Amino acid sequence: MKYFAASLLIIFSVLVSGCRSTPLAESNPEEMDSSLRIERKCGDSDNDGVDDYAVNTTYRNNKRILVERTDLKTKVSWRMYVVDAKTRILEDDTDGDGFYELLTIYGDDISRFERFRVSPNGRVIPVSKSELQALKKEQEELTKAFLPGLEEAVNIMLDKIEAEDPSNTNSSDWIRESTDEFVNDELKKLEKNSNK
Ligand SMILES: [Ca+2]
Repeated sequence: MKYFAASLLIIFSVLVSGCRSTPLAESNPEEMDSSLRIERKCGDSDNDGVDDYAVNTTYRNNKRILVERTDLKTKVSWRMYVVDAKTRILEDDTDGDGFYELLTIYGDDISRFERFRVSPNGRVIPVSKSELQALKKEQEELTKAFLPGLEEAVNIMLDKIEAEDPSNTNSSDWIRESTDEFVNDELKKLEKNSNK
C-alpha cells in the first residue's frame, strides 16, 4: 500500500520536478474560472532518469483543493480532496482501469479515517475491521518513519538557503522551530491514537 507513503510525500510537496509530458487529462478551459489553477508535475521515484509518475494539483484562490497522482506505467492512480489544507477524501484506482474502487474519508486528523469499497453498480461496502486496523497501523508506522525525515529535509533546505544568503537566518530559525513543533505534535497525536 504505497499510496500512504506517496500521499504523505505529496502533502509536503517534495521530490517533484517539472513535467516533460502532460499525461493527465487536460481540463476544459471553459470549465476553469479565474479562481482555479492546475499545476502539473512529474517525478522519477526510482532515479532512472525517466519520469514514472505525474501529479496534477488544482488550486482555488491559491489553496490546494485536489491532488491527482498517476503512475505513468501502470495507470494506477489516486486523488485526494483537500479542504482547509486538510485531506478529507482519498479515492484509489488500484488496478489502473480508470474506476476508483476505494474511498477513504478522513476525520479532522489524518490518522482517523473510514474506508469503503465502491462497485461500478453504485454499491458501497465498508472494509472489514481487521483491514481498517491493519491500514491504521501501516499509516502510523509510515507517518512515524516519515516525520523525522521531514525535519531533516527542512533543515537541509534551510542550510542551503542560509549558505547563499546569511541574512535569511531569522526566518529560517522560525521555520526550524515550527517544523520541530509540528513533528512533535504529530508524533504525540499518533501515540494517543495508537493507545486507543
Ligand atoms: Ca480500478
